[in-house]
Amino acid sequence: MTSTRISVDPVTRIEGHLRIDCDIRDGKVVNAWSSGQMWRGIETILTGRDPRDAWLYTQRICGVCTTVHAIASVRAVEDALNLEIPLNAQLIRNLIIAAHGIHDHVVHFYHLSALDWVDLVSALQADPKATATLAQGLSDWPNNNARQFAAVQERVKRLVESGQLGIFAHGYWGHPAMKLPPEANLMAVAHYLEALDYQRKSNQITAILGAKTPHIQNLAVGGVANAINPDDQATLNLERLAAIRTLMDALGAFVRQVYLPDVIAIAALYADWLPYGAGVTNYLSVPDFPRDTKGTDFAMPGGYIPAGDLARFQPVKQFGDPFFEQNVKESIKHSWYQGDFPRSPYQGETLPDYTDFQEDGAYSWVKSPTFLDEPAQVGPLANVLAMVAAGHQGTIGYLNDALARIEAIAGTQVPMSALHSSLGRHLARCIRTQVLYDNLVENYDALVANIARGDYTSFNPPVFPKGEQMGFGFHEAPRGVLSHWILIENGKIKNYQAVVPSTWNAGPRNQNDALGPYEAALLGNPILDEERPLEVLRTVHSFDPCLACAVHLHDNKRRDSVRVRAL
Ligand code: NFE
Ligand code: MG
Repeated sequence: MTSTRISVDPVTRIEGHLRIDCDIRDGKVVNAWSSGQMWRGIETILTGRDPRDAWLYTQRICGVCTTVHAIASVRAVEDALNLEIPLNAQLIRNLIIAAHGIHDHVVHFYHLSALDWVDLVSALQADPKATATLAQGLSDWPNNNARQFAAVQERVKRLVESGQLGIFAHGYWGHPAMKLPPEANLMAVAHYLEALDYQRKSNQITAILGAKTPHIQNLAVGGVANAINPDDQATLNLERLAAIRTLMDALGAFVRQVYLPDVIAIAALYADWLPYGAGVTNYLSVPDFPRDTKGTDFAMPGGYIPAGDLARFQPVKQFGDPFFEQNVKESIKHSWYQGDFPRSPYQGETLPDYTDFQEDGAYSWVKSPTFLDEPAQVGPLANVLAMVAAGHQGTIGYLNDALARIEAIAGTQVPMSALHSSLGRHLARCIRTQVLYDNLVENYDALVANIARGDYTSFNPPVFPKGEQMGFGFHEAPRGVLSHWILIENGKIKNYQAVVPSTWNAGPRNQNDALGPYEAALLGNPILDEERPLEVLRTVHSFDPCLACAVHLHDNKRRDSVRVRAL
């Protein structure tokens, strides 16, 4: 039987422009291509500039995860200069990383991907009292009551009756793969709306510490610019610390009582989807939340797991770790760039060479990163598996508890191996959110204690020796491993490369024609209706794509794309 080709272009509810092509035979995906369709960027712009300014430029790579590029950038320059940063600076950066990560994960689940599983229109059929019974069986969240659910249902009804569904207009409502009972749909829609408040609270923490967000302003190569001496006009004073504490407590309750139970319920009610979406099972993550000034001791472990085998976990141990540095390469064989090589990012080039979509040739602006010459999946699932392999007690506890609760609802066995799936990525992401919250609290307490001890240092000025230095910085960003690589010559940037989470996952076939993680994860997915490929979205969205990050070059002919006249 011949196959049918479908093309989803653009994939929506993501950041940036992604095209996914699939061949479908007998109701299943048999081949897939992931193509980054957007051309923009930063790396080349950085050449010749002051390394102390790079973090401000790299934040512009993305409109979603600005913060993570700032962090990876200062870490890269600090690694090149062998610069230690003060403990207060580590702790303040860690608070920002945690708040940013929680924000990102909450937005991803509710606002970017829940509607792949939740049927908004079906929520109209729900009985609000039965919805309250269902929700109270999952969690003691105070808003899980019939009055609240009836009010949400009324809002949805008015929206549907108006005929103006706005951002909900083109959802796949009534799709045969939508399986939740109306009550579960209504509960999820109510939490979708509540989540809008909690993602804001998380961002408020980032804004208090970073002076603004998106695009935090408080970093410096060598530390942070927050003033913390209470005797000298501290900007991070007791009042602000107390505000952070209040926001943190509210967030913690939402994650524990709403986000986690919702993902558990959806995973259980869609247990028939657990076999789908594994794809590339080499997993790469990096440790984060440094607890010392050098970056040798981390609260969250990371490392490499080949072929899903946790027994073969190899940790990445510290900033500057040669195991990471020597094994990351980027291939451009199937990407729209000049040349055909896998290279270390230190020697990387970003010279565009567009050819149109060629399924056996070049078909994407995204490069194909490899670790130990193989594709690797990055993201919360990779991070959670690494933390389990490394014996991280918090992660193991949350995971075992979640799996047991899924089993109890689904009435079937759900082994650890079920995590290698599209739903597994959602579950891992919310477990990681719990761990991020624990780190938020831990770093907050450590910062307050350190300031109380009278340590007000937050910055070590960098010194640029003559000659060349090279270094890289990594960060376990919400979508996975982010690394920035820098070559400095006489105090100026000679080369700068960013290898980004969505580059790892959205990458096309690599040097050996091995499929990238999105592509491989789509194979075998059922497609019930080729006209409405909801299942493709389920799997692709589970990675949380960000194509702005994944492709980040610039037009080196400097043509005008748009002219803006300020009046
Ligand atoms: Ni643009 Fe990002 C994160 C980075 S990427 S969202 O997390 O880096 O894929
Ligand atoms: Mg790059």
